[in-house]
Amino acid sequence: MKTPLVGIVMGSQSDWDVMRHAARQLKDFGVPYEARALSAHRTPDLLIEWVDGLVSAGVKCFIAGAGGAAHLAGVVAAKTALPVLAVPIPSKHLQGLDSLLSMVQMPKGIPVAAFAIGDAGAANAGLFAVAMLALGDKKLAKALQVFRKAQADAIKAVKLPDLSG
Ligand code: RP5
Repeated sequence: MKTPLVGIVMGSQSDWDVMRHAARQLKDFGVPYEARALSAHRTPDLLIEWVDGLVSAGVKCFIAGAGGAAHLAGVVAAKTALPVLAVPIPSKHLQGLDSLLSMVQMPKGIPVAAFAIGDAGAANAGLFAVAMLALGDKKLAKALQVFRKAQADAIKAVKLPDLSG
């Protein structure tokens, strides 16, 4: 098992269906990660222990996903100056707008980078982590360029249907 470069944390097992999209991007690019369900309000001490452990192990950034009062990312950012990428999880009553606003409105001085609500945000957080790691890894930078080109090629190849009638 390789030393993780990214720590992925989520407030509940129910967040995995969204957060697996972050893990998928990292896995596809061969970036080792460790994923855990830990809660800022249910397991605060364990969360801090986990963050400290990964920081000591040499992790380069964290991705934190949570729904509702999404303080998880803020607590992680309170414990480390490493980049923290926050993914708002769609919530039951406010569809993740609450999660997004609480992440994006971090008080000045302890930033978290907030991504889109849901699957796209999780995937983009994974890709953003890859982009950060690629700054110091030429092989990863090349793989990211190949990935971007594939997306460009896909849109260039689109043939729109003719209007009938
Ligand atoms: C938050 O509350 C979690 O991040 C999750 O998005 C939400 C609901 O958690 P569960 O009730 O599904 O455990 O802490």
